[in-house]
Amino acid sequence: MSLNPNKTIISPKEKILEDYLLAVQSREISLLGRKEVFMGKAKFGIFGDGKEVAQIVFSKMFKKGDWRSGYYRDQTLMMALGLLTPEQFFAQLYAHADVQYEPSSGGRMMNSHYGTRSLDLSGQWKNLTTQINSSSDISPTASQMPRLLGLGFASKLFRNNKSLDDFTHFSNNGDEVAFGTIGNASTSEGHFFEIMNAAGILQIPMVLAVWDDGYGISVPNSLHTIKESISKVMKGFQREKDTNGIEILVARGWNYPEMSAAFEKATSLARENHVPCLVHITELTQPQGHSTSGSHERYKSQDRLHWEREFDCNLKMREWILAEKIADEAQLSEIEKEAKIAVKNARNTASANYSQEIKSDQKQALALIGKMINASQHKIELTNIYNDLKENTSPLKSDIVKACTSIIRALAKYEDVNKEDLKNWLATKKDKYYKDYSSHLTSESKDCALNIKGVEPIYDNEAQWVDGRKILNLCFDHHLSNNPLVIALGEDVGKIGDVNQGFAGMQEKYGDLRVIDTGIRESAIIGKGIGAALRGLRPIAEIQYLDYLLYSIQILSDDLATTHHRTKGGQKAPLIIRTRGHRLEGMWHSGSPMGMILNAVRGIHVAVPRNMTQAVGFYNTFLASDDPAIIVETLNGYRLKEKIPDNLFEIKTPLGIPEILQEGKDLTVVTYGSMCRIILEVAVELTELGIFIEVIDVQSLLPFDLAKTIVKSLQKTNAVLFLDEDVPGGASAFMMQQVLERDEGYQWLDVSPKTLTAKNHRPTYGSDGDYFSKPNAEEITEVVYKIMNDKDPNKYPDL
Ligand SMILES: Cc1ncc(C[n+]2csc(CCOP(=O)(O)OP(=O)(O)O)c2C)c(N)n1
Ligand SMILES: [Mg+2]
Repeated sequence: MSLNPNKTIISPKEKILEDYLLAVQSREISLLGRKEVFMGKAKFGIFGDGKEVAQIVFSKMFKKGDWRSGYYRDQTLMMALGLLTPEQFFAQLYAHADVQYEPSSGGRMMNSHYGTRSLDLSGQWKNLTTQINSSSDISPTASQMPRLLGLGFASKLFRNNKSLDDFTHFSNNGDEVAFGTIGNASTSEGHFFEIMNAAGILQIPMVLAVWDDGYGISVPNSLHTIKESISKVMKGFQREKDTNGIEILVARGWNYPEMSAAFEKATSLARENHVPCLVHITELTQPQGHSTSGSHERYKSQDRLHWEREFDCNLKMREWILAEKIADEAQLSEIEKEAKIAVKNARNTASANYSQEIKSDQKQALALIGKMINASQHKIELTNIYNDLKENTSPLKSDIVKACTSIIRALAKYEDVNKEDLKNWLATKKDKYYKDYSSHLTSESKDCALNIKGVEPIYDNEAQWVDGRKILNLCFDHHLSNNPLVIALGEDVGKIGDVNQGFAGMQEKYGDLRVIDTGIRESAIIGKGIGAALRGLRPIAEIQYLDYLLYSIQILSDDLATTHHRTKGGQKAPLIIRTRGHRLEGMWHSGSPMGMILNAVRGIHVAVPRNMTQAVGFYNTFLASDDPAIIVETLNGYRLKEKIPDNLFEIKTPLGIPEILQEGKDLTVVTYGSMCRIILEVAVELTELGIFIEVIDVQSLLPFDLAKTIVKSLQKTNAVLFLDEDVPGGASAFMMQQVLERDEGYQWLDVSPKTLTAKNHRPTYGSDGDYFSKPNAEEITEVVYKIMNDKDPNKYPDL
C-alpha cells in the first residue's frame, strides 16, 4: 500500500536531534561491544547496528501497559523505550549476575536478550499497566511469535470480558498493544505463519515489525522467501472489506517519515480496532555483520557492501537532518562526539560494577590463603597458586573457586584453623555462586506449588459414583465460577467441551471468552497460554492428546520452562497444560513419551494422576500456586466410575509426595498413571505365588518423590521394579536415577533393580497391538517372579 508521509506528525526539532543522539549512541554501543568481545572481556556479542532509526520510530508507538515480544536486534528499541541503559547493555555483555545491574536476566542470557521485570523481589505482580513491558527474549528464531499471540489475545479478553474489569493492575480495558519484532529470515519458520494466521482470525491488537536486512546470517532472501518479500508472500492474509485478516504495511528502514506513517497507522488500527498488523521494514543493513562469530565480507558482494554503506540508516538520518536544516554539520559532530564519550563512560562503569564483587571476593580469598602459606610444607605450590590468583586482573568467580579448591586439596593432610576458615568461606561463596546461575527454576514465592499442602479426599457414605469426566467437569465449573482469571482453550474445548467432555456445558455457562475453541495449532495454543499467563490470567491450555504435545514441545521447552529461570525471577507464566495420554489405541493415541517430556521441560511441574480425582487435586494445587505445570490425564479413565469426594473443591494433590497404593513386603513397584490399575490387578495374582508387592504411585514426576517414600519402602522390601509405559530408558531411567542415585536407594537392594517398560517402538493398534507393545499382566508377573527368584531361589524356584 502507498503511504503519505505528509500526514505524519514529525517530531519537533529537538526531539529529532535527541533521536539522532540515541541512534548514534546505539551504534557506538555496537562498535564498542564488538571490540569488548575481541579483547576477551565478553564471550559473544550480537548487536542492533543498521536498525537504529526504525526502532526509534517504532518506540514512539508504545504506551504504558503495552508489551513487546522481540528478538536480539532490539537494543535501540529497548533504549528508546527507557527499558535499557547503556550500562545495562554492557552489564549483560559481561554476564553480570546481579539483577540490579542486569535486570533482563541477571547475566543468564547471551547479550541482547531483553525483558522487563513483572514481579517484585518477593515474586508478586507489579502493576503492569504503569510500565512498558517486554516479555523475555529467547534465541530460537521465531519463538517470540507464539507468546506474542498470547500477549495480544489477553488484551482482547481484558477488553471484552467485563468480569475482568477489576484487574486494573493487569490491563486498562484491553487497550494494550502487543508489539513484536522478527528478522526477515526468521519469517521462514512455521511459527510465523501459524501465528499470523491465528492473529488474523482472532483480531487482536498486535503489531509485528519485520526487520528486513536481506539476510539470515549468510543466507539471502532469495533462499528464504518467495519473491524475496514477506509482505508479498502475506498478501492472502490481507484483510479486505468485511473480512478478518491482517493489515500489511511496508516502509523503508532508512526513511524516518515513511516509517512513522506506517507504524502510526498500524498502531492505531491495532489499539483502537484490535486489527493485527504486519509492518515490513525493508532496506535495512547490518554494518558489522551478524554477530561476533563471523564477518559478512565472506558472503556479501562488493555491490551489496557498497549499498549498505550508502544506505546506512544513521547516515541517511544525518543527511535528512541536514537537508531539512534541523541542525548543521557542527551540531551533528558535537552530538556524535557526545555519544562516543557517553558510551565509553557507560562501558567503564559497567565493567567496574561487574568486577566489584569478584574483586572483593578475590581479595578475601587471597587474605585467607595468605595466612596459610608459611605454615605449610607446600610453600612453593601454595605461593604459586596465591600469585596466580593475585596477578589475575580480571578474575572470574570460577578462578577463585579453582584456586581455593587447589589449596584445600594440597593441604589435605594438614590440620589448621586457617584451612577450616578457608573451607567455610569457600562453601558460603560456592553456595552463592551456584544460586547466581541456578535459582528460580520454579517459583520461589510464597505461592510456589511446593508450598501447597496436600488435602485428601473425604467421602461420605452416600458418595455418588460417576464417570471420571464428571469429576473433572465439576472441578472446572468451580474454578471458572470462582476465579474470573481462569480461562480454558484448546481444540474442541469450547462447543463440545473437549473430546472427553471435561468442559461439557462450560462454554454455554461462561461464554466463549472463557472456554475457547482454537484451530489445530499446538504452538499457538501454548503461546496463547504463555502470553495470557504473563499478563496475569490463569489459562488452562489443552493439547488434545499427549502424542501431539510434540508440536508444541519446542515452545514449552525453550520458552515456558525457562521463563522464570532465564529472568532470574523477573517474570512468571503460571500456565497449566492439560493433556491426556497413556493406554488407548494406536501409534498416535496411546503414547507415553514421558522421558522426552521430563528431559525437555525442567522448570515446569509434571503431574501424572492415575485417576480424575487425583487430577482434580492437581488442578486445585496448581491454580492455587504461581507455577506452570503439565497435567497428563489418563486417556482410558474418563468413563471409569469414581466416587465424588465430599470436599472435591478443597482436595489438593501435593507435589513430590508418592502414594502407597498397596503395602507389601517382598518388592517395591514404582509406577504412575494408567499402569497403576494394571499393577493393582497383577498384585492380587502375585499373592497366589506367595509374593506381596508394595505398589507406589509417584503422582508427580517433576518434582519426584521429595518425601523419599520409595527409599523407605526399599528399606523394607530390598527389591525394586520401575514399571512404565514409556520406551526403555525413558521415564523409568529417570525414576531409577532419582531413587537409586539421588536418594541412595541402591544400598538397600538385595537384588538388581529392574525396569519394565513398553517396547522400543510406538505402541501399535488394536488390542493385541496394545498387549504386545505395552507392559501386560503376564509380562509383569514374569518379571516380578524373576526378581524374587534372584532374591531367594529357594523360596521362589525356577518356574
Ligand atoms: C531455530 C533456530 N535456528 C537457527 C538459529 C541460528 N540463527 C541465529 S540468528 C539466525 C539468522 C536470523 O536471521 P534474521 O531472522 O533475518 O534476523 P537478523 O539476525 O538478520 O536480524 C540464525 C539462523 C536459531 N537461533 N534458531
Ligand atoms: Mg535478517
